[in-house]
Amino acid sequence: MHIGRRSFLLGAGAALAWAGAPAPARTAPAAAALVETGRIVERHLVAAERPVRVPRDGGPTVQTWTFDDDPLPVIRLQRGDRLRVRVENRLAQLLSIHWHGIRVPNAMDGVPYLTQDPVPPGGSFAYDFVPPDTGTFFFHTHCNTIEQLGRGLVGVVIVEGDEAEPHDADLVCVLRDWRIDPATGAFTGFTSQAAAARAGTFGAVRTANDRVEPVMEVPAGGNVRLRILNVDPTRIAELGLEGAPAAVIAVDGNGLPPVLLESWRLGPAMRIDLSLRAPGPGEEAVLYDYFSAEPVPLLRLRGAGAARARGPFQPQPLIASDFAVPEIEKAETFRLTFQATAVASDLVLPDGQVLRFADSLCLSSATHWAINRKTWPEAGHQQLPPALFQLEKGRSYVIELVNASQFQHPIHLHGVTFQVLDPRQGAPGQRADTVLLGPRDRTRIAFVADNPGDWMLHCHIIEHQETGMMGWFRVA
Ligand SMILES: [Cu+2]
Repeated sequence: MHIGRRSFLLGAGAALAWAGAPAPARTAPAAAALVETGRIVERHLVAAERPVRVPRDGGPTVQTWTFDDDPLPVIRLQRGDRLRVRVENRLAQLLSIHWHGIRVPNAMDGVPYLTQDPVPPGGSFAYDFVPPDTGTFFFHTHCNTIEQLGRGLVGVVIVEGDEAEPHDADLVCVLRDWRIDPATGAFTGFTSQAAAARAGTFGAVRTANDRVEPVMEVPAGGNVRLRILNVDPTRIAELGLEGAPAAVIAVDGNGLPPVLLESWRLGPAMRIDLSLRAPGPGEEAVLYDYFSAEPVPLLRLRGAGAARARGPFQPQPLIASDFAVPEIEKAETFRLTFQATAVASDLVLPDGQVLRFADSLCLSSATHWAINRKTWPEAGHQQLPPALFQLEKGRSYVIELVNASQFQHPIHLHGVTFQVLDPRQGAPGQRADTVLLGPRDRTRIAFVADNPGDWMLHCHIIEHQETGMMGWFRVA
C-alpha cells in the first residue's frame, strides 16, 4: 500500500474534484431553525481519581482523573433536547466544565471567575442548557487544565439531527496521548518551562479511544460516519485514511460541502467528521498521522458482516444549523497578534505590510506567550486582566489573527462559531470554533456577536494558554 506524505492544504477547487464518484454531492439542504423538543438528557458526572489501564486493553494501571466510571464518557442527544449535567468534584482541587464549541449561555460556559465560581473539592455544579447546534463537541475542565486534561478529564457531546440520509454506523474516535511511562503507568510530567515556550509537552503513548491502534468493526461496504476529535493538549496531527474513500463532512461539528480527504491537519481541540465507505468483509482501512516522517497508524476499521449493496460512494452534505450571517462589508475589524514574550522581531505580512515588535514584554518566569503584547498575569484565571476588546451585541465583526511566532497555535473563541474567511483547509467561509495558525501565518474570521457575555479567547495548546496566550472579550 502506498503511504505518501501529502500536501495538507487542499484548495477550495479540490473540494468536489472527486475521483471514482460519478455524480457530485447534492447541494446542502436548507439550514434548520432550533426547535426545542421538551426532552431532557440528564447526566451525573463525578470527577475523581480512578485507576484505569492505559492503553485500555492490557496497559499498566494509571491513576487517571475522569468524569465517570467510563473513562471517556460520550453524551448523545438530539438537537432541541435540554442537557442537564450535575458535576460533583471529588478531587482535591478546583474544577469547572467548559463545553467546547457549544454556543451556551454565558453562565454555563464553565470558566472560573469569568463566568462562575470554580467548584471546590466536595462541591457540585449543575449545567443546564439546550445546545443550539448539531455537531461533534467535547467538554473539559478549565482549571489547572495542563494537569486535569493531562490526567484524563474529558468527555464527548454529540448533538444529532444533521443527517438527511443516515449512515450505517456512527462512530467516535478520540485522539489523545498519555504522558506516562508505558512500562509502569506513572505520569512523566505535564509541562516544563522549555516545552511551554516551544511546541509543548508530548505524550509517549498515543491512543485512539484510549487504545493503541485499535480495530473497530464497521458494516462491510456500508457508509460510516467517523467523528474524530483531537483532545490532546499538545499534538497536531495530519490525518489521512488509507484503504477507504472518505470525505470531510464537518469541521468542529459544522457541516461543509464534502471535501475529499487527502490529509487534514487537526490541532488540539479541533474535530472533523468523516463520511467514508467501509471496506469489504475482513478488509481494513487505516487512519494515519502523516505528521511524522514515518506515518503513525492510529486506528483500523475492519469490514464486518456481509457486504452491503451500496451504489457509488457519494457523501451527502449535512443539514446546517441556522447561524446569523456576518455582514463583512459593515463589520468592524480587530487585529489580534499572537506572539512569544521573549522575541522582539518584525513580522512581514503576505501583503508586504511590516508589523514592528521592537520592544519586548516584561517577563515573568512562567509567562512565555502573549496576545497583542498582553499576557495573562498568572497561570490560573483568578486575576482577570482587562478585556482584549468589547463587541456590541448584534453587530458583525472581523478578527484578523496574526501569528508572529515560529510555532503553530490553534486559536479558540468561546461563545461564538465563526466563519473562516481566508482559504485554508476546506472551503473559505466554513464555520469553526478553533482555527490553526501556522508559523508566521495570518487569517481572518468573522461572526455576529449575538451571544452576550464575557468570553475566553486562547490558544488550545494548553501550555501556551496557561503561560500567557489567553484573553477575554465582552459582548454587550
Ligand atoms: Cu499556542
